[in-house]
Amino acid sequence: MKFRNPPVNSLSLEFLTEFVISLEKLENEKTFRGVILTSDLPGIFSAGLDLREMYGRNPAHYAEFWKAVQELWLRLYMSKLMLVSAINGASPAGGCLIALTSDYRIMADNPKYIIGLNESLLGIIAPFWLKDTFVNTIGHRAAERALQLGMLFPPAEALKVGVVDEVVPEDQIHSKARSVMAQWLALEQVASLYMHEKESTDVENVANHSRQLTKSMMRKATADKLIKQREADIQNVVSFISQDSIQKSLHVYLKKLKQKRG
Ligand code: CO8
Repeated sequence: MKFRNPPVNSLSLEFLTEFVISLEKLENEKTFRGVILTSDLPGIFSAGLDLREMYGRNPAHYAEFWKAVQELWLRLYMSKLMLVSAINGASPAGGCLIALTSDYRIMADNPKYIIGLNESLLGIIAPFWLKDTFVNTIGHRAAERALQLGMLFPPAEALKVGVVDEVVPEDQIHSKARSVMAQWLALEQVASLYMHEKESTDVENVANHSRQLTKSMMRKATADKLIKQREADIQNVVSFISQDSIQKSLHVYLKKLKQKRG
């Protein structure tokens, strides 16, 4: 799946909605067992949430937008598909969220690319379920430090702290993603070797099912925490971002982004 929402693959309401629909189609298609998530835009994986959806709009809009953000995270985090992120560009905040939900993350070795949860630099706070995903991936101490400081890591540091699993030369990122996918899905073929030919399809299904159940066992408690308080999470975020001081911070940040272009 190649993201294409120029200029920076920001996660607008429309993009989030299309993303969820595309993912659902793949989930429902029995022949698909895995998806590689990557970008079609040079140098950008995703700039994260579209800040224009969180600035200068009304509470009903913020609520609709946040529900779509939750939905994308839930679908990705609990996907029965094997997800590989091929991070071929900058991946702050919501871009990092997408990567963190994957089963495996590969980043292109380009020091200009960064990944991390930089919310605190914008004067906002990562939601608890994104914090939990981060903790599940890199551990409590590293997550706490990175979140408080809003750290954005270049590839070598991202690898060191565990935000990504592997860093490869930029021109090899897609072939690497395909080979990792093949390796993970080979579990099913390995299982089938132990059976007679006519039974092998059943065993592949069983092995795939067992991988999915294992993934679900590892992630369900984190997802359930949000599912149990989805509406409260929406209300929290809506009242938080509706505050004048937060709107002001977002305004300043957006202005800075524009000024950067001169
Ligand atoms: N949302 C909306 N517009 C954006 C965003 C964004 N996230 N990022 C960039 N843009 C816009 C810029 O304003 C600019 O607009 P224009 O063309 O009108 O001037 C255009 O996209 C191109 O941007 P750049 O010139 O900066 O492009 P570069 O290629 O130089 O840099 C980067 C790309 C590195 C991605 C850079 O744009 C950047 O750092 N963007 C901001 C990324 C960011 O901080 N994202 C955080 C979003 S918040 C989030 O995802 C989780 C929030 C959790 C919410 C909690 C609520 C309580």
